[in-house]
Amino acid sequence: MRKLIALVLAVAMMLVVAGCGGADEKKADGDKQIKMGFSQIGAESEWRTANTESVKQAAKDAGIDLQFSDAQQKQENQIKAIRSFIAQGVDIIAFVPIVETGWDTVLKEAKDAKIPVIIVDRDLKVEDDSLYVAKIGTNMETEGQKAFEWLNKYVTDNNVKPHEGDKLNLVILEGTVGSTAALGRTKGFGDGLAANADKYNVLASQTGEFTRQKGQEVMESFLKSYGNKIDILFAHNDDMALGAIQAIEAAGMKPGKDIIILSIDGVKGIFQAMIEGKANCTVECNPLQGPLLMETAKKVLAGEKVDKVVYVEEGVFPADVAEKVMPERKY
Ligand code: GZL
Repeated sequence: MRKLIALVLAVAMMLVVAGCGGADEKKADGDKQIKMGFSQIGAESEWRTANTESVKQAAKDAGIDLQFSDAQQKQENQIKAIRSFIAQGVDIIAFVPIVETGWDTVLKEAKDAKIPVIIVDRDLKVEDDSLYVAKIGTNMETEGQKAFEWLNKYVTDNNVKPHEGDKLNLVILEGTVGSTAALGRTKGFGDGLAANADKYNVLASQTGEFTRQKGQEVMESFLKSYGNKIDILFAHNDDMALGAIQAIEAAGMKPGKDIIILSIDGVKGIFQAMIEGKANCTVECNPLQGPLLMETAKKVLAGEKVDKVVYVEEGVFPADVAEKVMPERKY
């Protein structure tokens, strides 16, 4: 008898579980719940963490069933995740392309499966831009331009003189090799440098992989090679700048004073460093893209027309506003 009861219970359990996972899960209002596959690149920076939290919270608020995958910084893991979303028959796919190229084949598979794709945050290059329905993110080249414009005005207004020689010497910490964040920022900042070659000299430019740890290591090597010759650090993100600040202090120099510290993202950590006088400016790169992503996904699935490219709003925050603005910062 006991065996019979156990068997009946087991069968009942299987039926309940089977009912929960069905792709045609109904919402309270009777609509079919949207299932979104999202491939995130990893958790390399404070910015990335904020971006992930924004997507997850926005999915919850929108009643969207989010299948989230963390690629641990590997493109092949993103491609695997997108294939698994296709196999699951999700309604829509969204992902942050860790690098610019190598997406055509898997996006063709999504198109053949009639699953729309939204690109988030970073950009990509594909032969046929009908492989994605929309791009939501930030204009990385503009961020680089804004960074250079702030620097050029700052050194002029403050009559900043080089420690050595007749040009201001920079070192640059670049983002992930091949990412459009690194490519765009290099282009935007580099155009400003090229137009002012009489004023600036780049001593070294190397990837710090967008992480604090690597940023510290590479800055240590820059300091060993150039020491007091360095007047300016431009870092493609705040996390690398925060790592570099640790290296500069360990070398007995004053970040924000002996070396001008300029970076991009606008995370809380750099605001704190600016309040402590250890950094000079951050150019905002807004990670809070979740609500716009979910709104766009719903429009796409409802057959509504959406803009092909949407950039989120961003500002520039020099140290002298850091204390006032810090309480309003959302990431
Ligand atoms: C930019 C984003 C970059 C951030 C980094 O949109 O892709 O990646 O600047 C993050 O902090 O790692």
